[in-house]
Amino acid sequence: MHRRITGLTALLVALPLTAAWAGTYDLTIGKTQTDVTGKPKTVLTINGTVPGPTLHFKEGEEVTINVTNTLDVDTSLHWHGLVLPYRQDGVPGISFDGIEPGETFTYRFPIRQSGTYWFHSHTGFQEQEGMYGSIVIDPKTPENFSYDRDYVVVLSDMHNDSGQTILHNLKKSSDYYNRDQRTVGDFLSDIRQDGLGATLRDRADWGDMRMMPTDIADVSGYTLLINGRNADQNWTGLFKPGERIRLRFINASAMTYFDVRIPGLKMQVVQADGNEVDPVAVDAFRIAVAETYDVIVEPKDKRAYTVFAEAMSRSGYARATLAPRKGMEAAIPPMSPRPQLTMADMGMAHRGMDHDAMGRVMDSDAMAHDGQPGAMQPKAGMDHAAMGHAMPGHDMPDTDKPSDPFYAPGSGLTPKAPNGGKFLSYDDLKAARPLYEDRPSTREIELRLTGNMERYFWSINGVKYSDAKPIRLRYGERVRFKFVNETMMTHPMHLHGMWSILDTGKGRWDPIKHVVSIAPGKTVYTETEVDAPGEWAFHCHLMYHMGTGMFRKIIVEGGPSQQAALRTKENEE
Ligand SMILES: [Cu+2]
Repeated sequence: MHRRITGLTALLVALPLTAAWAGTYDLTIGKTQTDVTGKPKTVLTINGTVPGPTLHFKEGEEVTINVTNTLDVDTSLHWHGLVLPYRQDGVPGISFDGIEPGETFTYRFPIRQSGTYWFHSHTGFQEQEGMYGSIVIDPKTPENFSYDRDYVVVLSDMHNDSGQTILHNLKKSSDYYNRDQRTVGDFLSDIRQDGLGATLRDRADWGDMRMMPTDIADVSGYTLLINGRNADQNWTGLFKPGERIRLRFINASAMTYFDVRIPGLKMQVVQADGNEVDPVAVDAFRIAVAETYDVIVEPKDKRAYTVFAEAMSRSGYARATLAPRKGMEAAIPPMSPRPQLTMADMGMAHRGMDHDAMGRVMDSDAMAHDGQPGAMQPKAGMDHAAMGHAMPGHDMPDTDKPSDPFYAPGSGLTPKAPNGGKFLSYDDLKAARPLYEDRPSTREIELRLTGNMERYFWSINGVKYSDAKPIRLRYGERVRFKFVNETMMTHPMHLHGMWSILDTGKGRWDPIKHVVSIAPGKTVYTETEVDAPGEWAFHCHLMYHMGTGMFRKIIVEGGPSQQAALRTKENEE
């Protein structure tokens, strides 16, 4: 067995669970009215607000959280990214039964980590209705960086339609909310650029896949918020020029990826998903749904700066301000060009490839049998690199790995920072404090990310959650997950209870995450030290992908279950 490098065992033994170390928190789930979307709307609240409060924990303490449900429906709270006994994880149907109307449920667990995290309802569509808050955990040993003040920056999206209505509309027509569909104008400009033949071929290819080339987001119409405020309400954080400010970005959205920048300020990324990374200076970063990034900024001038967070689909933006005093504001920059998914993004260099071949390439039955003569044969003029690196369903030798499997060079989804600035890539992330020693994985599990657009459901290996068997892991093994994204959407995959070590080729220094975002057509590997007995959720964090079936239960068998059992008993008393 490997050993955790952190002194976790020592810590647990050394810490008496006395009152001095035990924090108690009371949270009440309720409702309120808001017009933040421009129309009156009832939202769900935690202690009366959206977002809910920031919970300040200390690494090493044992927390007790009393959650009282004043709604007339069941609810739950899940502690996103926290390593804890599985009965405390807050997922109805897996960790516990949920919290009934009128009930107060008590969570109790030790805090074994530090950094920025968040919490949210794991029941129905309640998260989109406002049920989320932030968690800040003070570290036991000082971090490798310093700052003078810090702010939590919660990004979120709110819709006038209820979750039920949105799902109903998507089931009726998967592009119901896709208002970015290509227009006749685009078509004409494509013809001017590429010629009629290429344009028609491209359109036929997309038609075969029953998706629009702008299927970057499947739900539009969200009002985008920072700390619960829309762009006009302009949440403002104050600073004194020369101070180092830590911004704890949390993407608590149901469906929205954000590209974040602060014109005029470099951002030093110091943590990803609560884990310290070697600092990377960037001008912009993309934050997937449910990820967190901590950045340090140092505004030197006595002026205001705009925190600009535009949706990846460019359907809108959230905006906040950093300023020396209230009421100051800076210009709002124009949005960047809308990313356009191309065939190259899907691992297909369609130029020079004939249409029949495309059709067969995209047919997943054909993909299952290798070596179909003709179908996979590169033709003259085809870009081998683009073809090779991410062909859905095909193993690629490691030597053929592109330098950045996360955002392929030249692809339409590759984010660009304005004015040629630096855009953060997963490749830039290097763990500053590895939690585990590097060792070979014990086995590989392939998870193809799949979907059915005609009936609007999302799945893993073609099977939706309601039809799927749990994935069984053995305590003590190190599993390598191979994610193959066969869809045209980016999926933020979230494993509960255990860390996902993202393979960026850095071995022991690979970044440690709780959400790993997988771009369309890409293959990404993560490894997990299976060190948490019990039953856990594993799913795409996009609400309507999770809700329609891109979800699995993971059962960790064996191992020292005493601790988990003990905690369960304690809580049932
Ligand atoms: Cu998804």
